[in-house]
Amino acid sequence: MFSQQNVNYDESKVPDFEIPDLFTTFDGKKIRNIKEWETIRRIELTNFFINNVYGKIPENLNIKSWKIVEEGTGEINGKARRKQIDIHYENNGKKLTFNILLYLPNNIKKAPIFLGFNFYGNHVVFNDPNILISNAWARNNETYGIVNHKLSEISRGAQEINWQVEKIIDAGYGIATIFYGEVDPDRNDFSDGIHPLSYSENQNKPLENEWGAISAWAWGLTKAMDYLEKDKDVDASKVIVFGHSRLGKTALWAGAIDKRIAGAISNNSGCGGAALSKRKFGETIKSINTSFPHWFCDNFSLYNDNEEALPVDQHSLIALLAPRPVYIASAYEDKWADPKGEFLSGYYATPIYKLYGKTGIDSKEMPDVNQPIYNCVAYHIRDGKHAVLEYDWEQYIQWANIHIKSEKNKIKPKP
Ligand code: GTR
Repeated sequence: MFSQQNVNYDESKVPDFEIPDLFTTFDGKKIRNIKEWETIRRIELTNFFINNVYGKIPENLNIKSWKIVEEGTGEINGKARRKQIDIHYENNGKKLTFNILLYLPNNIKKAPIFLGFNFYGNHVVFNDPNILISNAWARNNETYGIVNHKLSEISRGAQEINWQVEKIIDAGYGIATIFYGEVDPDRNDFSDGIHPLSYSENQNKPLENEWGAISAWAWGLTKAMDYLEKDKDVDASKVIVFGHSRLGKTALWAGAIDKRIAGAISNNSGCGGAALSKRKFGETIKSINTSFPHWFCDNFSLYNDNEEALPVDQHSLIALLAPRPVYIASAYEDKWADPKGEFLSGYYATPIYKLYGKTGIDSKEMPDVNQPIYNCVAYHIRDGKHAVLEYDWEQYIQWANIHIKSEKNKIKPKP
């Protein structure tokens, strides 16, 4: 792990920096309207993130087949139904399968849903004996009974508190989750997960501008969208991607590249997620690339100790989601993720939301703890640590009720 000795947690030591202007192209042209934003600036910013931050996702990996492998109808005291769907991919003579666990409220015909990865297998999110246990590689963890990188029965329901499945169902939403290790095991090894299915001859790792793990996981969310569009029980125009920490970075990136996604929630996503890199507060680009060399594309390390040279910052990533609702959440004690940097990304992305007539973060002053702002760009800082808690889900549901559920605010995806 990267040494945390020289980490800056002192606001007075945040360097002066210029925030890259969203309305000025890399070659100095001024953006005047939505059309220019969408056809010029949004494209160059997306390409920058693709080639220099997260890495390019191959376009040729499409669903080979899918199958509902398990179903139940009278779940959670008859309030919900459950499906477990295997999605199969095949390329280069290699195969990959990931499983989507889906709970849907029984009282809604086509439900809006939250879609997100979990860290320890689908069976941790809810104490339901029918949830299948994945065979994919998992990080060893004593508390969760993960030995020799195998998930086990011990952790069934262990993260119920972090997932709030019943609360979500009661609020009229479905929830879909995937074990992130099935799409790409979280280790610095590009011989496993989805990457090898895309290699050209003699290739055994991605090129400098090709996908790291975050892009691979984001690919998984976009592929889950491919399935959800086929599922008649789901309102695929109201899928909100969700993720905590590294998976919060993933949710934002997936939302940026796939306009079918109706909204995105990043919970404590920090460096490479919502937090501004140029503040160099808490985790920095160098520390994240050192600790997790497989998350971003290799080109991102050009900005190690060199944040000044970045022609973008993470507010540009938030702006790529516009005009779709985005929720950025921080935790007070989670200084490593730089709560203020997460907040300011929302603030600096707001002018693009305003261009579309949407609401965002209007003041540079952070709100107090537990005082959520439910705008189209939403934000809260909760008291406590780096985690997803019941409080967080309560806010996400309230906000989704305003911006996703109601017909009036429905955002139609562009082709
Ligand atoms: C940390 C990492 C963060 C964050 C977190 C997580 O160790 O430095 O960027 O992503 O892991 O995903 O839990």
